[in-house]
Amino acid sequence: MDIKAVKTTPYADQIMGTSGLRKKTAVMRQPHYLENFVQSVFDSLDGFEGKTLVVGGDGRYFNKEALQIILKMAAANQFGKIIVGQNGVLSTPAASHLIRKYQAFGGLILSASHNPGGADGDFGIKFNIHTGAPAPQILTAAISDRAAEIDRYWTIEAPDVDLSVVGTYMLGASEVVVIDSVSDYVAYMQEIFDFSTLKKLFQSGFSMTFDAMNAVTGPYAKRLFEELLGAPTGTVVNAIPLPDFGGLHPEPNLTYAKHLVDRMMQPSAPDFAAASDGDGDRFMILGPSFFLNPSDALAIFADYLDTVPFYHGKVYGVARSMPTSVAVDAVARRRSLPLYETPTGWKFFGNLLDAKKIALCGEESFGAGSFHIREKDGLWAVLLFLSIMAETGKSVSQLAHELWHRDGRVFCSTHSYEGLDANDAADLMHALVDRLPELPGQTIAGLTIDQAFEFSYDDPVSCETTAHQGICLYLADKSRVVFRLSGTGSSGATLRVYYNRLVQDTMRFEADVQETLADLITFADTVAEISSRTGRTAPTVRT
Ligand code: VG1
Ligand code: CO
Repeated sequence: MDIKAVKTTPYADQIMGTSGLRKKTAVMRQPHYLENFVQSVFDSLDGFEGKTLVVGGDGRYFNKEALQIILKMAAANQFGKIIVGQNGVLSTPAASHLIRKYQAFGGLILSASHNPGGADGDFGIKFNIHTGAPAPQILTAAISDRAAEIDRYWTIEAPDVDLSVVGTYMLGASEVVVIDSVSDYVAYMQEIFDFSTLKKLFQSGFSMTFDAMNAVTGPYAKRLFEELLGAPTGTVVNAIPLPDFGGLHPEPNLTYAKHLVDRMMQPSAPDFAAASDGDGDRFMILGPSFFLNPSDALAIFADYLDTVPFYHGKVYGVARSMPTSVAVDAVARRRSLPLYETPTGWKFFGNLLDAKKIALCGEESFGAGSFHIREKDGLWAVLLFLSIMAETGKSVSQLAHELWHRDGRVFCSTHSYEGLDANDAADLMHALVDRLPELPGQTIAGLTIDQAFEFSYDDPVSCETTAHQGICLYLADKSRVVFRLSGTGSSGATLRVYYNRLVQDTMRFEADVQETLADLITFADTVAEISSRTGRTAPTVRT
């Protein structure tokens, strides 16, 4: 075998964000760029020689080429076995599951998730550890430090591996096992959920649309819903993964999946609709003329998780990211479940899941998951919701109303201002941080501030502290506004403003979300000077 060391020089920008390294595809395709990063990951790990690595991606542009580079580098770095999805495709949840199932050392997942793909779009890569969880903060910092000084990487001279055919191949001294991308994941879903009950739901005439957004979940959803659960052909739409997602922005929300939302507002809408994102870890759920806010979905999951036998006696606790609405908090209180509040990003849930402090976790950004894997899981969330519907006989809207009547309705919305000038966005945040000490007690735009602070997280398992995770303003009426900058973009900056207001008056439950939050929105603009500092009078995305 011909292992060679290739000399290289560092790139200054290989810093991992909320979920791995995300860059413009053209940046990732620069000479040695991907190689530098991958070698920095390997150099930051110990004792993987002879062990198993899982690799796969969401099928976006550059996925195939990147995989061949990674396979050769993994072989040169002496991984014993490399498990790779057929054609290089694995959803993020499927990759997390494979790492756990085959007791791999870890995995490299190629995805920029909800960011658009294509030659002019984004590409991403992240490393998950042996538990299947995204690399924790301490490791991502080590990887970025290593990338800042890297001077060589290892690869081998070998022909490309044929990833189109399932089978075992040798690459140098390493075994490359090309597996069916879908089978293991689907088999696991059959262990978790009662497929015979779900099948009966579809036999009873229940209708559904699942929109795979031309991204990775298409083949998984076809197998699950159409082949195994007997939903009619055509239930899964936009089902063929395309390198550029067919021009769709693979982020399921009210803006980028508007076509699906509009469909559900028609009289001919099916009983249920769902969508996922580029790499299959997000979910969006809709009923006829009804959008289920992901924070409410998390609360419903917390209420009903123990109706699924897989979770009997194991609902240890729940966690939500800080900006996620407090709807789930009320369920946790009612059910005497411990509740944890973490920073944004799935990597913060891993320790809580491993330590059995929680069974369920979620984020306002259409993410939910459980201890079954260590990533958020879009199709799992859809199957869980379907199981709850089958168990209760209730519709999406009925389940949401039941929640509101029990605990009050938490009106919540996330406003994202995308493509801002990075300096403007940073200045806005700094100015707000500087004013934090003076804000409590002040009345701005008619609302009185009760507390103002930056969120900081003390991990109860690792005892690490992660500071500067968003600015929280609590108002006298207990409403909340949170400001943070996105960590998944590839250029410029995205400001996210998160709104929360608990309404107990049942007469107001049907009110418009944005109208109910209108005074908070004006307040946020005034206190953070959003329009004057960014030139934007409205957000790019409202969810
Ligand atoms: C966003 C979401 C966050 C999510 C992350 C990764 O991060 O807000 O909740 O965990 O994307 O999701 P940010 O830093 O842009 O706000 V995914 O589906 O892109 O892996
Ligand atoms: Co994703």
